[in-house]
Amino acid sequence: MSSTTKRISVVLLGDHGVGKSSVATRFATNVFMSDYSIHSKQIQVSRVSVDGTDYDIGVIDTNATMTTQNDDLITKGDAFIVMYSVTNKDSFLHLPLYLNRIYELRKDHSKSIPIIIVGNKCDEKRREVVYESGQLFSDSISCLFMETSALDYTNINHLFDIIVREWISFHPEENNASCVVV
Ligand SMILES: Nc1nc2c(ncn2[C@@H]2O[C@H](COP(=O)(O)OP(=O)(O)OP(=O)(O)O)[C@@H](O)[C@H]2O)c(=O)[nH]1
Ligand SMILES: [Mg+2]
Repeated sequence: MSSTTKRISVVLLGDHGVGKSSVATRFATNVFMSDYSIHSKQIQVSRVSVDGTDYDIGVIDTNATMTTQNDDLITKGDAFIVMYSVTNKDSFLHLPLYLNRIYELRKDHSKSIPIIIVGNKCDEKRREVVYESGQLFSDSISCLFMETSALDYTNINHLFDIIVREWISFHPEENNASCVVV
């Protein structure tokens, strides 16, 4: 199967401290990074199976600051997770900065690139952003939405499963499955 395994690059974007590295590491290694100073690898690859087909998911971590390196990653990404923390309203309000950069750099393809809005740290009792705000915002820009917790593992595998399914729905010619409904 390895020669035919498809590779999907998923780029993680979002403000400083929202949990991008923690979600990437949790998905790839099942470890939670409780120490903020630990640096995860920039690219972590995990194999997932969706409806009998294997996919190598390259999870690409970025810095919060918009750099030319991030622009390069945005240009090459197959799918995007744009993340905020439910404990930090500013990180939610900054989502358009990241989304607009994707739309700018991927003008030709922005309608066929999976983008999912993720509210991380949903384990926290002390919230600044309620679930409904995340859902409403995502609906308004026709993006998928999910809350996750890298700490207690909520929706981590589900998140990447949804991304692969969304990617398949945009690339039916590259998938063996006849029909995939999310
Ligand atoms: N409670 C809780 N804390 C989390 C969660 N995810 C990450 N954290 C904590 O939030 C802090 C920041 O997490 P990181 O994964 O380093 O955030 P980041 O988005 O990669 O930050 P930068 O690399 O600085 O942009 C760390 O102290 C993590 O332990 C979560 O789901 N729940
Ligand atoms: Mg990080």
